[in-house]
Amino acid sequence: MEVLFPRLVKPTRSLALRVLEDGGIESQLDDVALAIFARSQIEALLRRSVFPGEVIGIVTEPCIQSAIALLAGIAGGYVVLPLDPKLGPLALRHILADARPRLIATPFPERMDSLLCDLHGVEVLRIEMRAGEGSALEPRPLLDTASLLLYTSGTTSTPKGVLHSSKAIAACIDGLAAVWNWTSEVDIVHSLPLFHVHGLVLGLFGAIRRGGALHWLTRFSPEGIKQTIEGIKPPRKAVLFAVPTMYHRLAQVMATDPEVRNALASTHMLVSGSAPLPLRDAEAVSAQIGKTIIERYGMTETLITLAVPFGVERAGHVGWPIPGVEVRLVDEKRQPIEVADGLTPGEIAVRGPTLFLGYLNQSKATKEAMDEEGWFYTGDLAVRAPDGAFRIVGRRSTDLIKSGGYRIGSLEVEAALLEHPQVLEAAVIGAPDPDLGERIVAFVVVKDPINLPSDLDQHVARLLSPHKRPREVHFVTSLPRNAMGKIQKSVLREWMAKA
Ligand code: MCA
Ligand code: AMP
Repeated sequence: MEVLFPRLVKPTRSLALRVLEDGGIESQLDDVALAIFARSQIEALLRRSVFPGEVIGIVTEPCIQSAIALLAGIAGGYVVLPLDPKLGPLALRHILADARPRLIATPFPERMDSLLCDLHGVEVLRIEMRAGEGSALEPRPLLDTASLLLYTSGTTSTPKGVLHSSKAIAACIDGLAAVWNWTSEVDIVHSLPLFHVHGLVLGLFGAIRRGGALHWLTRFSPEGIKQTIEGIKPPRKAVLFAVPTMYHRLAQVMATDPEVRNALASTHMLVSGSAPLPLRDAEAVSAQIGKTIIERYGMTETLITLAVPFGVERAGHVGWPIPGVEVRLVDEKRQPIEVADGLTPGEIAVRGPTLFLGYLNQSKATKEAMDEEGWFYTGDLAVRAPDGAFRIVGRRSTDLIKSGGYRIGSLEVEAALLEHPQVLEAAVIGAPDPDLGERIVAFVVVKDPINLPSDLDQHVARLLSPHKRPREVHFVTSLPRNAMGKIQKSVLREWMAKA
């Protein structure tokens, strides 16, 4: 029987998880200890009569307990709903109402908004690290039913729940393993949150499935990345997974800090994803350490589908389809574009075992995104080189912003701004940013222009999550509208370009 995490069923005493928390707290677990704690977590759920197949929320606090609970939930057959620990009430209310988790597990129940949980009748369970009744997990076969529920922004004012099976997770990790030669000698280093695909599916589930360790630095800093990499000694091979913003910051620090430079140079592989890696940052890193950053492309709905293989130099490209996955470009009528000239753009369509099962409670949106032949339309625009390598060139919807690697819907931020008592109208766009890729810029009409509110960023951070806050707010007397009354965001973009 094929299971998702073989080492938790037959633990062998190899290092599985090293977590470097803020404030210097470091914890390490081998796979025996990890299996023991994961098992006790599953037993705690069963004692509360929460059974496999039910949705459980897990607050992904930056600490080892949350990582254990995420692994236990998936391995125990639950539908795991990872929750950003900084979710504000507007976002949390929507997710609880839509996903209806049976229970929320968190290391810090005291931080949960109990009023909100009461409102939705959700029980809260403290994640504790204690020994269970056995030292290994019961084997559970890979299934094509729901096992992971991730919320991601779309072009509506509320995020959608994306359902994935354990089979899709395994297909993604194994496909990447084939092109990267990702063996049990590889240790993953990352400093990403555990409520999205990158940090969770690739970083945590990937490392545990492949048999090496995950070294998780819970708050990103170049110094922390240096120390984390230094903790990995040969014959172990360090592989860094990071978003472009992190490489941008590492490149800047490396220029004056030889220790950070040496640490990065000592890695086996550097991988970037979640957003476009600017060529200048890629070149700044490779010029300093003599190593090329490998890119791969994915999406919450498709998991990772394109990757540059290990050892292949392909600057500016996100590579080829991973084994088992089909990727093609289509025109506006969704007809395939056969030409591979590196010039003709088309929308990326994906088919294969890594695709999601559908959006929760949104059959219409699922049908719109996926056709009868099983192709999913990503909304990303790319060109294909004669050798088949894809290069991302843009995105269909300008209502989706990628900031620091996070996907943020402009309508969601506008809805939050409109909750502010001073705000009459709001329009949000993404503006090019050398550090974040795009930064969220808000244009706002207020009730009282004499007393301009100074707390709009905090207001959005509190209601949604800090990474969705506007980094720049412009107060205007009116928003540009067309004859139909629709806000003309292209005009706002022109203003920004000229400013
Ligand atoms: C600052 N803070 C505030 C405010 N200003 N809070 C409230 N109101 C304000 N006005 C706080 C924040 O809460 C946070 O608090 C601290 O300041 C720093 O936050 P911030 O400035 O936002 O951080 P940053 O330095 O800009 O973060 C950059 C980052 C981050 C580390 C690169 O963007 C990041 O982790 N990105 C990863 C995104 C990711 O994983 N994407 C994967 C999606 P405190 O001090 O408490 O923390 S999956 C995907 O895309 C697909 C599948 C794929 O292909 O991978
Ligand atoms: P998310 O839903 O947060 O997983 O974001 C998925 C989106 O991130 C994709 O639709 C792309 O727009 C973007 N993305 C992911 N990886 C890359 C990459 N390597 N280069 C450019 N864009 C990327």
